[in-house]
Amino acid sequence: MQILINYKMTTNKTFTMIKPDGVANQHIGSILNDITAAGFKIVAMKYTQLSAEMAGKFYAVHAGRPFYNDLVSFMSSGPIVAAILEKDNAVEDFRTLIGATDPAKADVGTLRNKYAKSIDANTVHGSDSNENAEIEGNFYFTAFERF
Ligand code: IDP
Ligand code: MG
Repeated sequence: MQILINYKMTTNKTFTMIKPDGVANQHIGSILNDITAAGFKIVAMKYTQLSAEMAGKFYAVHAGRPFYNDLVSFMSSGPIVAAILEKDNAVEDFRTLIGATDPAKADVGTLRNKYAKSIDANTVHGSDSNENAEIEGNFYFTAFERF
């Protein structure tokens, strides 16, 4: 008898936003190209704009941090692209692809290194855990909007 164990502490989905600076600076096409070239499949996507109230809810975990109010006003300042991405080890691999929170510290070739100008306008969001990927995907998309 053969027993095959596929033991992977991973999930295959993460959630991303192209933030208002990425959209305003005309980087949507380049960023989506980089994301798909890195092996991620887009399984849900929408072009939308957050109200301040919704941005506050999305980033509720940061309420009370000194940058919270600026973050909420920036994230509601213009349109964004929200998407669910699929790939083996999606959360960790996507965090590697986007680079450090501060673009000045992001590795060369990462999305924040290539497209972002500052820590508060850092162009791309990526979920930091499988649990948050699920919560954040559900924040934007219904079951009928995923493929
Ligand atoms: P992450 O986006 O790399 O996961 P978080 O610590 O979760 O970073 O912070 C969420 C967002 O809040 C960041 O992407 C950035 O836009 C903003 N932010 C984080 N730290 C600072 C800061 O020290 N100054 C200004 N904005 C910040
Ligand atoms: Mg984060």
